[in-house]
Amino acid sequence: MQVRVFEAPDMASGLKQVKEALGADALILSTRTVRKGKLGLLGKPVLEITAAVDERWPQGETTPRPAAPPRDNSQTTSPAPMGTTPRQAALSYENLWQSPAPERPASAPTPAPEQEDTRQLRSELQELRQLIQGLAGRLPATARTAPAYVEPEFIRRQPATDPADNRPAMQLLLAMGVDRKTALTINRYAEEELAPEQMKDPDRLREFLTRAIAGVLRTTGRLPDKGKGQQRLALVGATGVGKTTTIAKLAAGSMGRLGGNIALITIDTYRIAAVEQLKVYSEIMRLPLEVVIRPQDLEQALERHRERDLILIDTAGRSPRNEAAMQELAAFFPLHLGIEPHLVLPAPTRDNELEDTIARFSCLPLASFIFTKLDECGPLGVLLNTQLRHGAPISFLTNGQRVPEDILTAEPARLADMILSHDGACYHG
Ligand SMILES: Nc1nc2c(ncn2[C@@H]2O[C@H](COP(=O)(O)OP(=O)(O)O)[C@@H](O)[C@H]2O)c(=O)[nH]1
Ligand SMILES: [Mg+2]
Repeated sequence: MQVRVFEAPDMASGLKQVKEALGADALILSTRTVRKGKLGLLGKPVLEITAAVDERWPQGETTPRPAAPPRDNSQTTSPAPMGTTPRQAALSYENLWQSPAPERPASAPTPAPEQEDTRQLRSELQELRQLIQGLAGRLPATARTAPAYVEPEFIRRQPATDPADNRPAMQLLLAMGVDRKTALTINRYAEEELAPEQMKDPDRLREFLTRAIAGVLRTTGRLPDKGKGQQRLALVGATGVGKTTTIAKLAAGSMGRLGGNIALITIDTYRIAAVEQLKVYSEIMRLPLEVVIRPQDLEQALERHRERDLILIDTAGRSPRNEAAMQELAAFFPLHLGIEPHLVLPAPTRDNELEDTIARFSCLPLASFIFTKLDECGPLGVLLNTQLRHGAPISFLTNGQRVPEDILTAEPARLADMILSHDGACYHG
């Protein structure tokens, strides 16, 4: 393993140096601000990044290591003055936000993957700009308490065996993606409770089904109130499902209520880009971010933030098919640490894939399901199906890429209404 220390005036140019020198698979071991110069405490603040790379780590297709040797200004012993080269200047946050593309020297064409990196960084920064705009006018969110769950009588009954599929309730439920067994049960309940003419009245039927579905859904979108004891949430799930974005939304949504008394921890150290993404969010919200590599270091990191009301823990995307990776992940959540793992599931996922993912992540003590990408999903019966099959409550729903706006706290009546209205996107904003 190669470990090196980089110095930079800010996180963006520091991470750029790390990427250029060690490649995009480099791991950030620590970051800290030190003061340089003869003035001691009054010296110029400099960001010091310790990063490592190991040739044995698997290489991502989109993040090849650079063929060129490291640049001079990334040497451990004598870092060059920072922010002075045209290349560094072109890669400042401001320039990335404003200019269409950073200039590249004609004599040293950059390979395509690096352009892709820059494009990705720019698109992330676009999202961050929206985050800042969103934060400006954000009001404190209201904590919601989940009502005690009492399983309704009709769920305990045997489903009907031979109802006609052309019954109005059946048709509506199946069209909304509610699975057949559940639809049969709800249909039977509706036929028992409603008069035939009420069954034919679409508004009456819909209102009845909304109440029936709301009655069986369990939700728990509760985040802590200030000074009421610390809550530790970890978001787990496959790669790209929206864990990091949802952490940013949850943190931003709790900022007002908790007075910023939040800390972020990431154990997603597989890729530099993953740490970088959360680091940028943490900088914008001025929240501390801890990068934890080994399970045994997590307790100390939590201890350092024991006064915070909310700890949000981001994790690496794990393929649920990789047993070893799942065991590694589980090692971060010994029960005595009191961390609640919440499984992030994209709503537009095929039923069998969803079931497979849930089965494999069930080696963790899952506290809830968080459904993401509702804006890309058609019928939302999947929410009810998953809930009834697995029992874990639903806590949050996300319906877009905008941070912090596109997140909803799960509530039974709202969820039932969404399921029967067919379209997650209509709940935008
Ligand atoms: N359409 C849509 N995209 C989302 C949503 N949540 C996250 N994303 C996008 O999904 C991609 C992966 O998100 P990320 O948080 O990095 O996923 P992670 O790998 O699980 O941490 C990003 O482009 C996000 O903007 C959502 O609710 N709707
Ligand atoms: Mg992530």
